Amino acid sequence: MNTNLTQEQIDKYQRDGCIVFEEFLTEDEVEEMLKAVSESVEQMGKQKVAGDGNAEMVEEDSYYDSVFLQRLNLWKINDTIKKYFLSPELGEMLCKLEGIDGIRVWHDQTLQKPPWANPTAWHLDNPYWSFHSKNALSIWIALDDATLENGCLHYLPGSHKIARYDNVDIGENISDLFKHYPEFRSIEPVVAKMKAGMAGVHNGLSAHGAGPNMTPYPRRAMTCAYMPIGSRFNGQKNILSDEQVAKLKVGDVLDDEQQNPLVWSAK
Ligand SMILES: O=C(O)CCC(=O)C(=O)O
Ligand SMILES: [Fe+2]
Repeated sequence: MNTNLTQEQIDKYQRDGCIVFEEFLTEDEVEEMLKAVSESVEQMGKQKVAGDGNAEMVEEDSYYDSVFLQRLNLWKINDTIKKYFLSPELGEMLCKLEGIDGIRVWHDQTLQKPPWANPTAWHLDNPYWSFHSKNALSIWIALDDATLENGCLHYLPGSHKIARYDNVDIGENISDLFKHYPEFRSIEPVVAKMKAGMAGVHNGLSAHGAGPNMTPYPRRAMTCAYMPIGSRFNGQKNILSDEQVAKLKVGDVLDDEQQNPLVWSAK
């Protein structure tokens, strides 16, 4: 895993709210991650969130579950996934990109567009989560080549600077987000085509989406969302279980090591 950064990359990320790293995982690391992801997905069956957490199950034939196969918090059941996403080197890299002094895992997720999958409607990530922050971010690692044909990501550069916490579901109307943000309509998207092993990082308020998979092959990715240290519960359940939510008050700092492990901190 190559976590080196140049000042130019930091400046670009802070300006655009998105960046693609051309050499992130080696071929061997992609193999290792693919094996770990496949084993975890198999182990989870129709359960969406591993370990303690929201008990949601996959709904066969729903529109959403035909956008991608989605399984979350694999780090809780797989040591290889844990090794990568809880690695302090990665945490430090992400903190440098955001200019923050510490970071915790929010949730990881594998997002796999099966053959002929629906597009991923334009959306923002952070408004779904149980804390609000302008410095939350996600890393999206391509485990297959992500192409225009199979549904690579597209980002709207600079959208993170004007986004609020209004959002849409990832529904059937790919452009619903633009009803809330007419100012996004004229932004030229960045097309994030990636070879397997490349990675994109996007801010939690950056608008992004993906096309359909128009091929008979899967488009698999492994991603992880991160929360700046000190972030506070905003009352939204998201991936938390009812028991976890019952123990929280709006305004509590989210610092449960079993749920949101500290990955890196400057102190
Ligand atoms: O993989 C996709 O199609 C969507 C990815 C996404 O929304 C994310 O990583 O936040
Ligand atoms: Fe997203």
